[in-house]
Amino acid sequence: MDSYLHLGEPADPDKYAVCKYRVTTDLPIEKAAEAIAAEQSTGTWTGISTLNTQIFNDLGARVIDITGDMVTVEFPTDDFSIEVGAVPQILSVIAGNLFGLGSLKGVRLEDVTFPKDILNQFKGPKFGADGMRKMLNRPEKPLVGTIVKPKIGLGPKATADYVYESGAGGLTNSKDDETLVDQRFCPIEDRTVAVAEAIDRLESEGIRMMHAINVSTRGDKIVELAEKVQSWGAREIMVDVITCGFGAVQALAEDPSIKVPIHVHRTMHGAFTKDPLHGVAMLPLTKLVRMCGGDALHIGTLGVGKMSGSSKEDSNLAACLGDDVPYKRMMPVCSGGVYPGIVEAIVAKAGMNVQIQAGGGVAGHPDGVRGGAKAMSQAVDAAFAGIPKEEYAKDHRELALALEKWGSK
Ligand code: CAP
Ligand code: MG
Repeated sequence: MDSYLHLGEPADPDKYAVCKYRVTTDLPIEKAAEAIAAEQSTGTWTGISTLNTQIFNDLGARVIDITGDMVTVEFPTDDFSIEVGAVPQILSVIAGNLFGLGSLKGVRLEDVTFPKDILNQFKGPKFGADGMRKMLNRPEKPLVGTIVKPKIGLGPKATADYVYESGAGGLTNSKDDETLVDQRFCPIEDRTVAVAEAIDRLESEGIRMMHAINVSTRGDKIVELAEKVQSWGAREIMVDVITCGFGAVQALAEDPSIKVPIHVHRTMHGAFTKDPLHGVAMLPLTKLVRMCGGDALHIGTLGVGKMSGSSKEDSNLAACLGDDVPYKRMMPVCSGGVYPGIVEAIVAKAGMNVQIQAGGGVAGHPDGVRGGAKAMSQAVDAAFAGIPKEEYAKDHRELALALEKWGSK
């Protein structure tokens, strides 16, 4: 039997899924790379009589490059399930047992590129960034939103009032927080109905806005819950992709009865994206969410907000918006510790095709939620017009108050 090493052979993106792994090991790196290729394709810990040359040649993974600690492995398309677009099985191949291999001190999946045969199994977003912009009648400026805060505790009416004030202050989007679904203090039906009334009222005043109701629940109930909230008036839904699973996003996106955009939150991702030497980077997750049909996805604040992050998030931005895959563009969402004073810095890094949202950075404004919404929307208007925020704040009181309270970057 041959080796799994095919160093120097060019990657064939039509026939293989190409993965990049950052590897930390005491072994010679070639041995570690072979261990990954073996474990994730045909391998086991010992030679076996049932592994013949044909299986090895047709289905064995191939290590095609080792540069420093970065190992590139390609997996034949036939290693994956046929025709169903199943992320669980894909993840078991590209991001499965390898994390537990005792011979590796650390291994991190940094990126994956899928062949057309796999990409074509998925449908991508139903609405995407452009569809959401159309619904909001906001063709060019960044979308600007809020997360209703406190995270938990407000009842349906207080939530709806918050949404109304946000829209009246100029925000295009609002959303439930990731831990709010259907608690006693805020039942989902009452919340959805109250928020829908607030949004209808805004619309009657000439303001377009959408609020994402969080439908994150058990797998066998999520589509049913989304259908219900839609019938109660929701114009957008939200799902926590890591806790619910990629299959939940896909089930919602591909169900013909769901006719509203899906905002995708990534709570818990830090458990495996944060360690630079072990786990899974955000980039492969972003690619998978777009494949599964997320319309908007959190990508961090490009190193500017409260969550840890770095310039690597640029690649997540490209994975949301790039035209190298056969899907609609997905709206990147910058969130986490955002306030008006950092909007300019976010726009400078992310450009205009982005949704910028602030929870505390709206609700904590000295003039309350409407004042916070005005300040955020003024900050976006200033960045869109290319006017420095300090200049713009001279005749925009809410922005001035926000800069005074929180400063800027
Ligand atoms: C933001 C947020 C979001 C984070 C998650 C929060 O609130 O609601 O869940 O954006 O991080 O609870 O932190 P604030 P990420 O605006 O008050 O910080 O987007 O990086 O996944
Ligand atoms: Mg949150």
